[in-house]
Amino acid sequence: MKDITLTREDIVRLCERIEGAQTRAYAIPKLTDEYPAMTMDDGYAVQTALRQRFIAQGHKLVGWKAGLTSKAKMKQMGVEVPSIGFLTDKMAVPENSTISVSELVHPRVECEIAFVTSQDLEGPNCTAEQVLAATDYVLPAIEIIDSRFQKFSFDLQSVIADNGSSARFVGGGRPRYAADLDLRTLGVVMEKNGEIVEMGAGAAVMNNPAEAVAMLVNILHQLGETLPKGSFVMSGGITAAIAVAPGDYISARFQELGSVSVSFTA
Ligand code: OOG
Ligand code: MG
Repeated sequence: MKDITLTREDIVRLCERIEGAQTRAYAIPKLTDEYPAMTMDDGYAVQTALRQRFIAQGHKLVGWKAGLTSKAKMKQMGVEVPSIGFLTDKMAVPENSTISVSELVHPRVECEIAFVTSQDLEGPNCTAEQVLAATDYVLPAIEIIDSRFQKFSFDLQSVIADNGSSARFVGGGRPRYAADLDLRTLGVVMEKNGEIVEMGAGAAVMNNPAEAVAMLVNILHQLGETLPKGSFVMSGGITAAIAVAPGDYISARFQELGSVSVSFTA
């Protein structure tokens, strides 16, 4: 990371601000309101400080997520560059469980294809072919995102610092070998309370979700990190994200991969 404008003190301050908003579920102004010169690298410096802080508190890193990898997501959020965030064991929730929205600010759900790797992957020139060769299996997932920024409104620098709005994730369905599937034509239908609210196919994510994972590995290289085997990686929302409220039941049905569901309560 080269383009750092924040001092070490600023990075720690912003990391603590994000941590407070994440763990106590309140909205804050986007970071660029106070630091207009902030760069993407500054955002990753804050995200890295947050990851190290959570790990020091005993959270376990289980994988990574790509974000803003589909046109639908980019259009919804007004941000045109993909980004990555980290995933820990504390964010994982079992399939079919109920999530309390009181632990979150303004949650939204996304349907994504997740990868589990069986070999280490490393940038800076990782390709989709290498990702597929290093993939143990793919499975369907729902990500619950929750921007800590007021009105779910942000820019790239701020959302990277906020760990790509990561909050919770649910994997499930029927894991399959990626080699047996065409991830581009794999369809998904998202239902909220039994009504279809979004639908799409894997190709919405960078023409192939494996491309998003390769992009993620290459960003990891810029952070001085690699993707160890056994990682759980989410490739990014295929459709726009859907807001959820207490009482909502979300189900994502994936062609070939079965379905994943999650409920919300107060
Ligand atoms: C940023 C996170 C995006 C995805 O799948 O595109 C993301 C946001 O929209 O808040 O997780
Ligand atoms: Mg996502």
